[in-house]
Amino acid sequence: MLFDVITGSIKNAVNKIRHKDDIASLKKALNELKKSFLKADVHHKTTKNLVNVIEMETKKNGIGQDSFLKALQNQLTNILTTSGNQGFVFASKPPTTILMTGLQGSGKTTTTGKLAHYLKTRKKKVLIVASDLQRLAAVEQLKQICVQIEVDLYFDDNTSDPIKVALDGQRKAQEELYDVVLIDTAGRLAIDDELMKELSKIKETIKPDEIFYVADSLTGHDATRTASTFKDKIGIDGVILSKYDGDTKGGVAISIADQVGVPLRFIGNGEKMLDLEVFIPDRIVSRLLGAGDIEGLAEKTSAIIDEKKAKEVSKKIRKGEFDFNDFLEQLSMMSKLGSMKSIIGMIPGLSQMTGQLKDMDFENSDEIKRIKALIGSMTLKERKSPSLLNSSRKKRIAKGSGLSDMQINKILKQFKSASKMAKKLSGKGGMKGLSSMMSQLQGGNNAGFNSKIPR
Ligand SMILES: Nc1nc2c(ncn2[C@@H]2O[C@H](COP(=O)(O)OP(=O)(O)OP(=O)(O)O)[C@@H](O)[C@H]2O)c(=O)[nH]1
Ligand SMILES: [Mg+2]
Repeated sequence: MLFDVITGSIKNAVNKIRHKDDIASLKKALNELKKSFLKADVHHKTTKNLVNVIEMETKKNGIGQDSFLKALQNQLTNILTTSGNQGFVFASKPPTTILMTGLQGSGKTTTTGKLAHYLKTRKKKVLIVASDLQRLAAVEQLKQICVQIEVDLYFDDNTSDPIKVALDGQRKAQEELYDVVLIDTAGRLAIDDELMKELSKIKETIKPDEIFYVADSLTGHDATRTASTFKDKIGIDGVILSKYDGDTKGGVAISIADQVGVPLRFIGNGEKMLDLEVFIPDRIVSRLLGAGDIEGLAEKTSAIIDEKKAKEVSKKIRKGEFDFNDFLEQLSMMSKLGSMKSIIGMIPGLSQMTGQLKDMDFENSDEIKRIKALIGSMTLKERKSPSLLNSSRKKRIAKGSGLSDMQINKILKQFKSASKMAKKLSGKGGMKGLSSMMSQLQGGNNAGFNSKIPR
């Protein structure tokens, strides 16, 4: 997913450093790193600089896997931390007006909806303004999104002037005391003067608090170039990287942060309204290095998971009463979290597997199907008390579920270590338990950068 290309190669590179002060292998590692960054669409200037700094820092601190990784981590964090605002920033005087810009199909309209949803879950009153009058279906698309997320929309069928719509929408937001007004604009296939003029005029007229540029991650180097042009021609305050879920390279974030000099504010990682997250450099670096992002995951899940249920589950886990029903429930919660791709990299130990898991349909994966079949063949009592499962019960369950003894034993073993792990890790909302369960499910070993030396 996000960074699998980089992550894999970085590991190869790091593994090349065999012993302390091994300059020859450091060179090899740096070379590997350089190749993988270039392959991942990181700008060549950024790559060169990055590799140089990492070489210097590693040498300064003594050549070794740890110092190499530390240098890499520091340098990536430095690059991704562009000065400027982070996440969503409210103006001192509401409504906060945001102008959404970007090329055609980059994801402006979807991202506008996602942002509105994000703000709404934070109890803000949001108005979306439909200022894209180029495309016939644009207003209709926004209407559907707004119905879905229950956010107000301002549109005007009687004009073809996007500036008038933007202005009227902003006025409505002022009069009706909205906290935020998001203005969706038209895109063009490529940068053209007409678009720049239209955007500049809207900017002059409504004086937005911030202009967001929505960049399609899939466009690689072009995303960086166009963002630079938008910055020069109309001025942008933040970049939102859309379609990050589809980007197997991930280098585009590094390039934009380094080359454009505008902070990345959010990333879009799926088509659902929930698939938006605040861009937080440390967390992205942590995911980049395969160490997962438990905090991000906890935040994401807290919005979806029933607080009360989550508390119940974690209480049970602590008491060691975690049973198959809870196991099933936690699995089904996973499917509500948005796309698999968007969460998998947040789970420590799983990020390396994102390649295989990328397109996994959580509800319908074989593994989950087997677990469901197994639990489905248990009596209610057995589900509540896993310890009841003796060999005659297991035989009956094997018949009922169509699973082999080996498959059943494997799942039971996974369940056992998962509940043990869950107990150890449970604290906040049962979610930590879930993530460890997930890594158990995928084969047990939580080997990642957590253990410092990747294998
Ligand atoms: N996978 C994925 N798809 C996305 C994401 N963001 C947007 N899309 C998809 O990209 C396509 C274009 O999105 P829009 O929001 O309509 O793009 P736009 O920039 O408003 O397009 P125009 O209004 O024509 O300029 C849609 O099919 C979206 O579902 C994302 O983060 N991930
Ligand atoms: Mg649009």
